[in-house]
Amino acid sequence: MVLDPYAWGDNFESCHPLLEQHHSPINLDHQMSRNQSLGSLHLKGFDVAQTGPWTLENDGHSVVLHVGGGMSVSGGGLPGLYHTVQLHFHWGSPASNGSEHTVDGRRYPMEMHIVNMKSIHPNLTAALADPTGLAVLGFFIDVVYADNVHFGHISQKLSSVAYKGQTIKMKPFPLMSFLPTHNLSQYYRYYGSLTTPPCSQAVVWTLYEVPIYISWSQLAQFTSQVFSTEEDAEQVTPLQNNFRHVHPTFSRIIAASKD
Ligand code: BO1
Ligand code: ZN
Repeated sequence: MVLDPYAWGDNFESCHPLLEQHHSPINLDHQMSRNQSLGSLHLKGFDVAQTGPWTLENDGHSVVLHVGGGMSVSGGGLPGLYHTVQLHFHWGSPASNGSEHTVDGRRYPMEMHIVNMKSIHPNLTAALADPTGLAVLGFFIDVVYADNVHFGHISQKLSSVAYKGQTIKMKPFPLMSFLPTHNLSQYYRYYGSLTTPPCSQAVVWTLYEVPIYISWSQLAQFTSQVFSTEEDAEQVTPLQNNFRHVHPTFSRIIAASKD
């Protein structure tokens, strides 16, 4: 995959942002109308340490935590039950923010995506052919002075997957431990796409309003310790700005849950 999102369409037909298509990410408007019928999602198994091991991987485009079985999401207007497959991150550079979605035009330092696949589908190919085959939970990540101890489970391990293709086994921990502790009932909802190739329009997006807070140094571990190149590459290239540009909403309805 080429790193320049504007060039993806050259190789992946569905990454061409054509008129009236439903691509992601988008800008979210904090002032939008609220839909009282969108309740909290049920995050099953997020509050306990699953049986692992989990695998942390540098795939050259992000750092991905493959979480195996045991967790699922449902409710909150999602059309069915979705099994949690992996989570990964999008970030900027030491000088610029790198979330994919923006809120009122503002970009957050980072964004985490928890990727879930509709349980009726036997494989990813089937899920990508369904407009709601995947449910991705997006969390903005903002920066404060204090370390986020639980987030440290991941950020401390980044140097072990510094290069593309590297993986390490990880001891599972409760995912809830580093999600926001309050107001998980507040989120944005819309129908869109994968933000990387193949850019399939197969995703029910849930973007939580309350961010995860991490420290400057934890953020700096992403922008400085991860490379998009292999260990033996002639030139090492830091993995930075791995976010896609925002897309028009066209005729889509962007909903928000109750305040
Ligand atoms: S994202 O959440 O829209 N940034 C996103 C983008 C791409 C994928 C997932 C989420 N890709 C797919 C891979 C598959 C893999 C699946 C689940 O994620 O293309 O190979 O099986 O891990
Ligand atoms: Zn993502």
